Amino acid sequence: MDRQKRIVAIHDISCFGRCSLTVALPVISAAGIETSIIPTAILSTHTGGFTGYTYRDLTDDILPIIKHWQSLNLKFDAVYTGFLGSFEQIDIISQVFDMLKTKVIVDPVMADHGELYKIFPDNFPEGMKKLCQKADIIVPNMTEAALLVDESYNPGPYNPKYIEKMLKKLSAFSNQVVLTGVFFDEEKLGAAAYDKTADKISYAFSKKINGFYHGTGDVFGSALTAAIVNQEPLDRAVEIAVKFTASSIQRSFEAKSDVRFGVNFEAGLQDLLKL
Ligand code: PXL
Repeated sequence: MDRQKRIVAIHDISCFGRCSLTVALPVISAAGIETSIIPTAILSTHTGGFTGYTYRDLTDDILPIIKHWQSLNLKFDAVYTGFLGSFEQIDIISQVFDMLKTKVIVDPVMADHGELYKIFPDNFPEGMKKLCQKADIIVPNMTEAALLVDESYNPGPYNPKYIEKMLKKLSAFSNQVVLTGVFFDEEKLGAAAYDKTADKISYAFSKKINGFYHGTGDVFGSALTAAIVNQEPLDRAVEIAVKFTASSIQRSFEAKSDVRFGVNFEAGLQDLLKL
């Protein structure tokens, strides 16, 4: 039997609200991958639609954790980063990439719906650009993509020409790019991918559901990471992640659940394994 894959997921812990590590850990583990974590911050809830949340910054803990792991000679098949707890963490995570010497998947979590998250300073996108430059794969949404390439946000619907131009611009950062929140009409929503080496663009779509559910970017990024580490080709990994995310959204829509509470991905974990 092949050696079990091992990755490290670096995101915050939002104690309630199904995003970041409370999504990455179960999703990637369910795909059979040993999932180590480094929490970047601990919040009582995520910041989307909640007020009064607690916030504990863990910036000072990141390098000591990695240094201890180095003393144990631990090796990882990939590192997957998302929401960072402070601007200073950008530099620290960049050092972590150098230390781990493994495949780097960066979800440049910082913005949505045309706006930078209020918790981040205006220069955060500049820092995130530097981190994306060290990635093998970046997974921005349309707002993050616009910030990375210094364009104004386009709310869509898009056309293939626009998306393909955006993918190619983003490939200045990393060899593989996965762009989420892509739609050409009101029927379907999905993701587009570009592999620069193969010069190959691919798309995956699913039925568009109205309503913005929190944490779907993390559900998508986690499923994508799991599929990539399990050696699926990029286009197939994107297809798997779109299917898993869309079915999680559909379930939550049918249950009429609060959009702030994240999506019911749990009921789809067995299907993810089959995919
Ligand atoms: O899902 C991205 C995310 C992760 N972590 C925290 C967030 C957000 C998005 O708002 O607030 C704390």
